[in-house]
Amino acid sequence: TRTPTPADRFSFGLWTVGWQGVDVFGGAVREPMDPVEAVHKLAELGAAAVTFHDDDLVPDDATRDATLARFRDALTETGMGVEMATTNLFGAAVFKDGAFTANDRDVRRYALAKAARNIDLAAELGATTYVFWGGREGAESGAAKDIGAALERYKEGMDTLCAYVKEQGYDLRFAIEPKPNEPRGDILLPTIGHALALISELEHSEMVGLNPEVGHEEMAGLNFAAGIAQALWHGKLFHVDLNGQHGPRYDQDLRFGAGNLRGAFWTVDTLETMGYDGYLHFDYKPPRTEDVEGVWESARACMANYLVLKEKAAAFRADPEVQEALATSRVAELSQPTIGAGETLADVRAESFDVEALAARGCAFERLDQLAMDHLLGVR
Ligand code: 3MF
Ligand code: MG
Ligand code: MG
Repeated sequence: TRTPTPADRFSFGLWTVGWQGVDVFGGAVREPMDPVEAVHKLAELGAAAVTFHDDDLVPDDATRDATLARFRDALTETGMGVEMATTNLFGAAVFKDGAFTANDRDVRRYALAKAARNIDLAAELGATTYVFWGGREGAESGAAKDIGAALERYKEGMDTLCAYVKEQGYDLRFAIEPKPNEPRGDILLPTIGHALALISELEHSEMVGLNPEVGHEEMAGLNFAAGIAQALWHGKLFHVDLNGQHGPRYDQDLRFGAGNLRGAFWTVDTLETMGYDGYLHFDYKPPRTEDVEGVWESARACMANYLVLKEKAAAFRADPEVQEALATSRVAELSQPTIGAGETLADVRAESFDVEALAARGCAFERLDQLAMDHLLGVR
């Protein structure tokens, strides 16, 4: 079961395996990858679907129809799907101060038109999720951006495009991807919590959820598994970007399982036990050190690491000693309402508590966590 199949619902962005290695300090180290090649190779490795930014797939109008025809053929030949699409609202110079929240109104209007055009293509190709990562929505300095006005414009952009999707009758939901910084000094909607709060203010909030990325939350020093658990509790985990990161530094986009491995274990455990049923989407960058063989090795490893961690998390949950340790730690007791049926706060206030005895009860979380670690280390 460590060999992925389409039933595992793994997907990859065309921009991941297709990353040529251009970074802030150096140019391309790999040839451009033909999306058709990416589809064939990812299908061979066991993925179910691909995702794309408009510019990854159809960078220019002159070749648009021919490119789409070849791409459609590749999907048909391989049985691969397009599960998600998104707009590149960050790469071109025009978006240097953002897209939906650029100070320049003409830029905002162009951004809306660009997004709407690719939403049409996404729907046509059968995508059910449309992602919004506001990479350039932000600032480097305080006076440059009126944050309140920017959030109004973010809302306007999302409300307008939601209304468009409804009008067209597309079977498409939106997912906002938070990120704290990079490429802007500070980005709007920096974390899962900020994005959830904006969503609750939207006109069609029911069709807008989240696409959290492991590395983005960890860049902010946050616990990804806990973040997606809250998103699931709100019914807002529409999609996920899986990758690896070593703590708060630049966005490393390592293959899934690299970086914070313990975090990856709890991420898989959370996705598998809290009812997430969407795609398992990898958004990573094969390091610049790799040739094309290394690219495919890293893509294979993303999926293999997920499947191994899924096995280990399931073994942890099924282990009788773990179940006993969970009971000792009263983990299930948290699901009991604090005030019982028929009781009121007055009943609680009338109770006498032996506070010293309560304070003396240990939680036994260390034993529980070490059992998880033993499973992860493969010594149980
Ligand atoms: C950047 C990202 C983006 C988003 C993508 C939407 C280039 O840090 O994570 O990838 O994921 O734009 O899915
Ligand atoms: Mg990233
Ligand atoms: Mg991402």
